[in-house]
Amino acid sequence: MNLPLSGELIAEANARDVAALEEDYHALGRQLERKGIAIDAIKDRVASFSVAVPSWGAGRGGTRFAKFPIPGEPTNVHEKLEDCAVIQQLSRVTPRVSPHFPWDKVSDYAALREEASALGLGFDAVNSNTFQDQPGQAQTYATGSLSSTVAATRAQAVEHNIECIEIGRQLGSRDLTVWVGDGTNFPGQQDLARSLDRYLEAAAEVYDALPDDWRMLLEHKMFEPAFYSTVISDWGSSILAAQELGPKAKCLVDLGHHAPNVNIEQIVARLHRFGKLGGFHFNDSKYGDDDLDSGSINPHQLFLVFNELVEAELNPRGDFRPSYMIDQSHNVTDPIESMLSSAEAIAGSFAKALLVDREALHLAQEANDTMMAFQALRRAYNVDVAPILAKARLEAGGAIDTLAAYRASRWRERKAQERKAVGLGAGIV
Ligand code: PSV
Ligand code: MN
Repeated sequence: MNLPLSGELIAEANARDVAALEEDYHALGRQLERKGIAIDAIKDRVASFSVAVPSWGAGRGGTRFAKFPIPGEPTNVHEKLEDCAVIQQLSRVTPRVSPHFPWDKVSDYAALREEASALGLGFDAVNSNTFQDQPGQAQTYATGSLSSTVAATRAQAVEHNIECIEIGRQLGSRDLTVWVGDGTNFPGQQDLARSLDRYLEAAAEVYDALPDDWRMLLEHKMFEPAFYSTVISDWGSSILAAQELGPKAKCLVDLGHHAPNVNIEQIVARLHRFGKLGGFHFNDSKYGDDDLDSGSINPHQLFLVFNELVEAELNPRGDFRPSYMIDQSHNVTDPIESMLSSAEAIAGSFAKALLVDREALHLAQEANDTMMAFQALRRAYNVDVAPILAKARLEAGGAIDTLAAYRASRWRERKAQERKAVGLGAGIV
């Protein structure tokens, strides 16, 4: 193992907090016991929960107006893996990285897999990118990718996705996430029905290249970069496409990709009902696809989503193995800090969902006792689960207070000395 932070540093940071944690954990344990809940059982479930981090989230994000890099941020996949290893070492809830190609392209993927493994990491879903042109590429994606009117462009997009599967096999992934930005900016620009036909035909070629134990996760998004219509714009288009492609095609819900105020937890329940819930990209948003930190705007929605996921686990449909991933743009924070805080928000929502008295909830629902059904959720949501999360981390060798330990490590300052400097205030993403 080649872990980035020293075990002593984490132990030292924990020594300051351990007595208070034990006290808080026992106090919460007594409180939960009165409700018939064994705190250790919840803690053990939380300990087995994990969420992947996106390789691209390790660097500062940006908007189409500007990007403000910070000294010491990673500039290549190797440095990104190092930063993801820091997040995992402290949080113990993010053991896998989701790579994006061609952004994370290297010449030797077996070596990359070993490098990650020495850092205590594995790989999650591989993400293809047919929403940007790359230097030297034969066809432009200006007309779209899998749905382009240009056959050679569609073929290039198919080929890229198949290459991603091949890379993913070498990295140990089992999912290909496909998000296409294909769409239009003007009424009449493209035939809305035929563009979907072209997408389906090209996506089927990618689907056919999937190994037996792989899944193709279709990610929908309402708008951006297309602002009038998008080919796979919503969960309806996504599930229809997934149903047409076959059993290995599932839907991926990015929390930021819906119209404002859409009931995302209901979408989750619907997709699961038809065995098509494949995964999540966690983030939060206020206006549109803002890619804000998970749970920073609407933590209650995150809890309600996990409430549906816990219900789904109790009533599995088909091969239910949702892939959980963070997908955020860290424009004004240190990405490591954002992902530590987000991982905590996500695991915390899961813990709260586990605390829901399901029997009381279901009885109240059957009896049409609206207030008591709501209270069953409310009581769980109101519990401060921080001691459960911290205890699970401590037992797994992580940090009780992840942000304090991270700051004590002076990781970013140290990397600012070692890593290639990034320009100030430059770059449009
Ligand atoms: C698109 O907005 C998206 O959510 C997709 O998941 C992409 O892969 C990712 O963002 C890239 O930033
Ligand atoms: Mn996404």
